[in-house]
Amino acid sequence: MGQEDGWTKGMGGSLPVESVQALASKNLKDIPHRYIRPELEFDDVSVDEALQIPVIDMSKLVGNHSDHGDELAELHQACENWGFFQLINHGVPEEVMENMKMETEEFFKLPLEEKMACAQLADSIEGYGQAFVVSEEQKLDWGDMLFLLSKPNSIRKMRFWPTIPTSFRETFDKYSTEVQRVAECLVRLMGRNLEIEPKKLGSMFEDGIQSIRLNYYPPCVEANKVTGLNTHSDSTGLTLLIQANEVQGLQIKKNGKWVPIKPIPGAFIVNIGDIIEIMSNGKYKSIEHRAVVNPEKERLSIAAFHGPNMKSIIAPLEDLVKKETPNYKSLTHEEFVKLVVRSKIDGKSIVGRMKLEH
Ligand SMILES: O=C(O)CCC(=O)C(=O)O
Repeated sequence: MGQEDGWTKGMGGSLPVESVQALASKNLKDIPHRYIRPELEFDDVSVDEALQIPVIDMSKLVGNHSDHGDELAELHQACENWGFFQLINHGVPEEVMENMKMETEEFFKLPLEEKMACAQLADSIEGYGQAFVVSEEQKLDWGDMLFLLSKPNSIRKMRFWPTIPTSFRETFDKYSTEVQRVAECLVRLMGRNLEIEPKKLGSMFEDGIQSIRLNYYPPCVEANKVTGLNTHSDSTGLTLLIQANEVQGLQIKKNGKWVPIKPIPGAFIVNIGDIIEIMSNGKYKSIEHRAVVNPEKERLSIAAFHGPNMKSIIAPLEDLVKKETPNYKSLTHEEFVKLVVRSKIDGKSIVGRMKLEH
C-alpha cells in the first residue's frame, strides 16, 4: 500500500447531492427546503463598518525590519483576540494569485459533464461535489466545491485534478507551493509568540498536509434564507483564503455577532484552525465563520488549509503542558482527520469533542 492510499483510505466521504450550480441555473422560484435555514432570520449581523479584523504586514516579520518586534506582537494579538487577520506584503507574486483565480473561474464555467470528470467518489473526501454531507436529512449548503489534497506531493490523487483548463494543474501546483511557504513561515512565528522551543511547531508543519478547496456559490433568489457554507471553524491548523472574484460573503463570529469581512485586494485572509487551537492548548482559538450568498451574483473563493505532517500527534504541545494542564485530548493525525470527515459541518463541534473537562 502506497503512502497515498495509507493517508486517505477508509476516511469516509460525502454523500452525493445535486450540483447547486446546475440547480441554480434552472431559475427556480422556490428553493428546495433542504437548503432553507429558517434560523438565519434571527442572526445578528454587525453594521459597524469600522469593526474589521487586524492587518498584519508580513514584510515586517521577516528579515531585519526595524518594526519586527512590534509586528510580531501585533501578530500575537491578532491570533489571541481575533483568530483572523489579513496578511499583506506576503511575497506571493500577483501573477500566481491572479492565475489561480482565473483557473478557478474557468473550471466552474465548464459544462457539468466536464466538471464531473473530477467528481468525488464514495469513500473519498476529494474531488468535485459538496463537503460534509453525512446524512440524507441534513440541511445543504448553497455551493459546490472542488477539494484537492495538494501537499506533500505523495498524497496527490491526480484523477481529481482537472485537465481542463489545460493550465490548471501547473497553476494549482505553483499556488500550492507559494501558499505553503507563507503558512510555514506564519506557523514558525506563532511558535515564537507562544514561547515554544524554537522550530518545534514550525517543523511539524514542514512537510505538512495541505489541501485546497475551490468554492463556488451561485446567486440565490432567497439568498437570506440559505448559506453558501454554514457556520464552522476550520479543522486544520491554518487557513489562507482569497476571493476569486469581487463578491464579498465571508462573515466571522465575534462576541455573538456576525462581522462581514472586507478583503483587502491582494491580501490573504488568514485564520486559526482547530489544530492550532488544540496545539496551543487554547491560547489561540479557531473562530466560527461562514459564507453567505449574493442574490444576484455568483461568488468564488479559494481556501488553502494547512495541517502538520502525517506523523504528528494532535494534542497540546509538550512545552506548554509542562507548565499547565492540557485542555484537549490527544489523537493521531489520521484519527483526527477521520473524526472530521465523518462529521457534518457544525460550528466548533470538533473542538468540543476534543476538549477535556476539568
Ligand atoms: O468562501 C469563503 O469566504 C469561506 C470559505 C471557507 O470558510 C472554507 O472553504 O472553509
